[in-house]
Amino acid sequence: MATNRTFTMIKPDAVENGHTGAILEKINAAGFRIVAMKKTQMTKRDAETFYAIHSERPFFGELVEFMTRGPIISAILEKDNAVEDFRTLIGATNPAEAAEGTIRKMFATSIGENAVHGSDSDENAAIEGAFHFSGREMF
Ligand code: RTP
Ligand code: MG
Repeated sequence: MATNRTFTMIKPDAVENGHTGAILEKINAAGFRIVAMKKTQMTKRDAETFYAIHSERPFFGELVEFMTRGPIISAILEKDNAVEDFRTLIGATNPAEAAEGTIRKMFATSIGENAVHGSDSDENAAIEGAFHFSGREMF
């Protein structure tokens, strides 16, 4: 198990609903070290680029609208087995199917507005982290 990194966003729904602090506590308690973090708001172009892989999906327009409607917290996190362990911590995409105690079970409202993002591979974690942060913002 190599020490490695993942990328996350606390999405606009969770920020609006005041869950930022509670979500960061769960991330901290699960043993992730914060490499980079900021509050920001994605433009339409940012969201279309970030989620380009989903551009042909029927929910793409809704997803871009949602992700740009308010601020997010973006962060790079470090831990052994970071990508997989973070996906376990956040739970299934649809909160109705997410395990008890997961971030999405606790804080998500729907499959679209599901509180947090987590990278799905080491390769995407690096791409997504670099999309949001410069080298000077990583510690
Ligand atoms: P994420 O990328 O945000 O961590 O979520 P994920 O891997 O669990 O799910 P993914 O399939 O990558 O979908 C990306 C995001 O698109 C929205 N979505 N909406 N309305 C729908 O049926 C639907 N399906 C997906 C969610 O915000 C999902 O997290
Ligand atoms: Mg995904």
